[in-house]
Amino acid sequence: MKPVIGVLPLWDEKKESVWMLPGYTEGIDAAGGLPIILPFTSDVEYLVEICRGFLFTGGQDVSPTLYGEEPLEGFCDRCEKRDALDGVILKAAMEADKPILGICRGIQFINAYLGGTLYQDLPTQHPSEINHRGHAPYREPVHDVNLTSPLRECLNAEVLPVNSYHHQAVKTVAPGLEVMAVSTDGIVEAVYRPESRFLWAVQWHPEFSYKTDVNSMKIFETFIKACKERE
Ligand SMILES: [Mn+2]
Repeated sequence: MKPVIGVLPLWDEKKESVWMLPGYTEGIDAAGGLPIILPFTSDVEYLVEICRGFLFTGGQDVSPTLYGEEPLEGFCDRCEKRDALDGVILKAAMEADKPILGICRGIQFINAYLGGTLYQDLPTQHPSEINHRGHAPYREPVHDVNLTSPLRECLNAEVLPVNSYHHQAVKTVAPGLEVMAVSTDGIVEAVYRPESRFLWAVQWHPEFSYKTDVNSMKIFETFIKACKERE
């Protein structure tokens, strides 16, 4: 049976509606998982029980209060609903040692929740030659990252061209997380948690590129494989 994967929902503030980019659920489906979009609820115990893994999706900025900072004037687009649901699901999923994959906001939220900090706005706080905000088409690579274990072995590559669609990023890495990809301008772009059975997070967007890029597909496949290994 395909492993059921809980996908953290996106929230449209203007429409006050749940929404979803198709790549997240279709990438899971293509890798052999059965995605379900989770509801906004604080009663997550049963959801965590029935899901074999969790995908922490992209979205609004993580509230800087989570890492003890005031919002940088004019650059902060927070979503309290996302912060609340991501927090209760992450806590329960980690306690149950369910596999976790974080993408974009996912890596940022996981890092902040576990005690790290973020750049609130890269162009302001870490100006560089690289435009991490990227441009359409978002499946195309924007910059390189240098890989270390275990992502280096997973993809069998030292350097990986990745797409990029973010204005925030990991600043200080949370206790318990280890870096496994760094951009050529020094931004942490992937982390994992050795204590967990599988907790990986990337700053780039495999959900935009899994159809055309084997390495993006491989990240989904590695996550789903970890979910299947669980009884
Ligand atoms: Mn980037």
